[in-house]
Amino acid sequence: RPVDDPARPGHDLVVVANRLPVDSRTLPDGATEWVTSPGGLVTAMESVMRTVDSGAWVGWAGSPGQEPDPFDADGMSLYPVRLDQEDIERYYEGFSNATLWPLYHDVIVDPEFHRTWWDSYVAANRRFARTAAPVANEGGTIWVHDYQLQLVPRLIREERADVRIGFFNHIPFPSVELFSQLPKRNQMLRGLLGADLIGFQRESDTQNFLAAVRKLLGYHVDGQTISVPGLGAAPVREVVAQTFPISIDSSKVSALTEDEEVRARAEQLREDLGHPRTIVLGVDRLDYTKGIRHRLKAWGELLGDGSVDPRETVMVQVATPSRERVEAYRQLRDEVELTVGRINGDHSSIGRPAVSYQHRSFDRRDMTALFMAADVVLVTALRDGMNLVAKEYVASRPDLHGVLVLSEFAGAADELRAAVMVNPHDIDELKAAILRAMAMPAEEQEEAMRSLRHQVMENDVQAWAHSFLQRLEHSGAEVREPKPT
Ligand code: ADQ
Repeated sequence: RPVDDPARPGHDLVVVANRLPVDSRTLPDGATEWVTSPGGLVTAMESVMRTVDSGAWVGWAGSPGQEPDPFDADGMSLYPVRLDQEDIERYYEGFSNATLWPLYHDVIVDPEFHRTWWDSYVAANRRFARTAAPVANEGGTIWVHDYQLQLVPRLIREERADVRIGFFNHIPFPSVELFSQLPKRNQMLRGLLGADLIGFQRESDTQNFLAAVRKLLGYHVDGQTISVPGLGAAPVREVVAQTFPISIDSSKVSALTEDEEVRARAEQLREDLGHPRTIVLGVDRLDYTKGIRHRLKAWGELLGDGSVDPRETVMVQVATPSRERVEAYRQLRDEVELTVGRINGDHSSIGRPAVSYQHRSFDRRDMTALFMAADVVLVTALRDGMNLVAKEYVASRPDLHGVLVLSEFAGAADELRAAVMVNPHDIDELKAAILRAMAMPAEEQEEAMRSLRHQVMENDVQAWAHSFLQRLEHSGAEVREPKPT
C-alpha cells in the first residue's frame, strides 16, 4: 500500500540502511514482486522492527534506476531510495566495497580510491539522508546502519535538530594508523559525529574510533564521550561511542531444530553425503575477509598428509555469491573454485567428494539443517565485524553436540570464549585446531557447547537492539555551553 504523503513525518523509529529488507523483482508480466533479501543486517533487524508500533525502513530496493513509491510490508513502512547504475558502480561497488571495505578489514586486499567514487558516495549519502529526515516523528529516533552511510548522521542532523540519531557500524573500525590512509578521513569522522550514539561490535573498534577522533580531529574525549564543538555559537554536543556486540534471533533458530521437517532434512543431508563419520562445515558470503582460502589450504594439507581420511570425512563449503562485479571478488571465486577442484581431483572417490562446494544461497531451514548435520563448523575469518554464522551454529545445537572453530579476528571471539580459537593465518595452527575439533570427546563438546549456548541464548538480537535504543534514548540531551575561546 503506498503511503499517502511520504513527506509527512510519521514514524517513531526509522532505520536507514543501504538495502531495504526486501528486493524488488520484475516478473515476466511486468509486475513487481518483493522477496526478503539475505544478509547479516536484514537477519538482525527484521525481528526487531516487528516489535515496534510505527517503524520505517529507508534503503535501496536492489535494482538500478528504480524508485518505487513508499509501501508497507511485514508491518513496517518501506521508503525506497533510488540508485542509478553509476551510483552502484561508484558509491556501492567502488567507494563502499573497494575502498572502505578492504581498508576497514585491515587491508587484506589493497583499497582503491578514486575521487569520482567519493563524489558519488557523498551524493548517495545525501539521497538517503533526504529520504530519511522527513519521515521521523518530532522527537523520533533515526538509526543509521553501516559503512556505506557514514555521512548520513551529520546530513540528517543538519535538517532535523529534534531527532535522536544512532549509528551502528557492522564491520570493524580500523586502527588509527590504517584509518589515516583514507582520503577524506576527517569528513568521514564528522559525518559519523552527527549521531548522538555510535555503536561498534567490539571494544577494540570503539577504542580505534575514539583514538581517530582524538588524533585526527583533536576533539576532547572523556571515556566514551566525545565533545563535538558546535558550528558558530551552537553549543558543544556530547556524542557517545560504545560497544554493542550484535547477535541473532537465538530462540527462533533454536526452535527450528525441533521442526520435524528440518530434522528430516538434516538426516537426509548426512545420507546424501554418504554417512561420513565427520562433517566439517563452512558457511560464508564469498568474501576475502572470511578466510576461505586459508581454510581450504589447511583442509587440502590435512588430506594430503593423511591426517584426514576422505572416506570417512567430508567438508561442506557453502559460499553465498557476493559482490560479483568487484574485481577482488571475481579473483577470489576463481581461486576458491580452482582449489576445490584440485582437492577433489586429488582426494575424492566417485560419488564421494572431499569438499562439497555450494555456490548459492540457502534458506533458513536448510541452513539450520546443515548446522544440525555438521560435527565441526569452521569460522576462519581474517577479519570480521562479528560473524553471525558462529552464533547461528551454537543456537542450532540444543543437543550440545558439535565443535566451533573460531578465528580470533572475528568479533564473536570476544564473547564465544569456549570455542576452539585459532589464528587462521597460521596454517599449522589451523590444521591442529581442525584435528582437535574432529577428535574432541563428547563430554568436552557438551561442556564447551553449554557455555557457548548460554552466551548466545542470553544475548540475542532483540537484547542488542533494545540496549542500543535504550542508550540512544538517554543520550543527546547532555549539551553544554560552548567553552569560552
Ligand atoms: P556478513 O559479512 O554478511 O555481515 P555474517 O555475520 O556471517 O556476515 O552474516 C551472514 C548471514 O548470512 C548469516 O545470517 C548467514 O547465515 C547468512 N548466510 C551466509 N551464507 C549463506 C547462504 N549460502 N545462504 C543463506 N544465508 C547465508 C556483516 C558483517 C559481519 C556482522 C554482520 C551483522 O561483515 O561481521 O556479523 O554484518 O552485523
